[in-house]
Amino acid sequence: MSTHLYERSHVLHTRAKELMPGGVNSPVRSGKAVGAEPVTLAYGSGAWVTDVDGNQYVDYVLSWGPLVLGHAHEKVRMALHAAVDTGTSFGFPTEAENELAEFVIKAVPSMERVRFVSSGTEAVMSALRLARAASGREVILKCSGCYHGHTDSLLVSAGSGAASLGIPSSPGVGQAVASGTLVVPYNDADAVGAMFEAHPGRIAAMILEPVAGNMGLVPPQPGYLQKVRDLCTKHGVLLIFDEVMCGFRVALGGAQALYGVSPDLTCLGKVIGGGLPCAAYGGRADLMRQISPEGPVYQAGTLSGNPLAMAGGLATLRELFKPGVQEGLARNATHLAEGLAAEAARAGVPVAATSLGSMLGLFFTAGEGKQVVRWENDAARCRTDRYAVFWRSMRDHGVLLAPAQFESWFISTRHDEKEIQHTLRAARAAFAEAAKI
Ligand code: KE4
Repeated sequence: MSTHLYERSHVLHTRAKELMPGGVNSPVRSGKAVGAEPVTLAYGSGAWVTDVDGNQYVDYVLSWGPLVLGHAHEKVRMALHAAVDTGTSFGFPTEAENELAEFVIKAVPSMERVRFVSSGTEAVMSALRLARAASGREVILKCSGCYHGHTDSLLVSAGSGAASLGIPSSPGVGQAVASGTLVVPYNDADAVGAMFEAHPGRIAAMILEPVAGNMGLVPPQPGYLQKVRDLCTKHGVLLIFDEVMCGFRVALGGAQALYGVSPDLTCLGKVIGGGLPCAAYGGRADLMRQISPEGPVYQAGTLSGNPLAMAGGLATLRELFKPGVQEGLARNATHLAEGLAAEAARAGVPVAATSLGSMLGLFFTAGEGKQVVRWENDAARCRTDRYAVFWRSMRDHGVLLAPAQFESWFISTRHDEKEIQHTLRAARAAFAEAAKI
């Protein structure tokens, strides 16, 4: 029984659909995957958001990852007010760019040089261009189930045969572009080796989420990342870690710090801007020196290194890196995942509940008992129908989750015991609903 009303959200969404495709500015917000209209949010504070009908929710989307300090954090607001009072953008260097670059290079083990851009897609697109230029090779290898933004060459599904070239996964992506991309399953190092053997000297780079978050939360199997690193080194393939989502979430230095595996290039986003449009790519100095204007590889952006985004990112990272903060986030994420698993078991609903750093995953698995999701095919067998029922019930009980099964949950420093207990009470009701189908 809905305890919430969504009348004004409905009115606004109806109008929005007349103005913008699907009434949203990014597809996953539409709620299509969970059979619901999106609520329109009015404001946020800490772990909570309030929609235009006055309904309050504990928020586990957190702008899809950036808000690791929660909504409207005092330090972020103060930094943004100070920045905006001195101007919003210059198109000339500002000191804040040096400050954030220093911070990121110090924090991320493999980063010797960094370039700021405005979105994760832009960071990935630029890193791929650099990899092709630096290697003199054309083909890119990606993992199915990993998402890297909407750059044409990565909107590609696996070709029919294991070693066959990719096929477009969206209209508008030409076969010529898709045929420059190969696809292997995530967590399968043998498939990577086979691909390198089948295409000697042709693959410029392999890109992957070192901790996958876009098929739900799927950590790398033990040894996988090191095997991929060794295979890339052996075959002269550059290794790109897309840490746009897992960076500053699974560990302060990202997955590369957590697992001790160094990529040649890294893409960052989300947390690095603290909720402002900011992303970055960087890595080995010898590679980054090839980026214009130092080198011939062109990449540019009007709002790259925007002072507001720098201020938001710096304020966020400075708080996040304070002693004990990351450990507290990981503790609470584990506590919540264990609580969700217990509530699911109570309702007799098979789930795989995991956490890593300040990220969580909850798969409604098809089998009985404890399931492990290792790669896209495991995830694809999940009961997305049950997830949809669960999602709607959680919304009705004041908890806002990613409106799609194949996403991750995020917590912030403001998700405390009160929010966790609120979430588990809602989950008890929502699992009971999901158990009915
Ligand atoms: P953006 O272009 O959306 O800033 O970043 C693209 C991107 C790149 N790499 C990874 C690992 C990512 O997770 C993303 C974007 N993540 C999605 C969430 N699944 C953003 C939400 C959305 O598309 O609206």
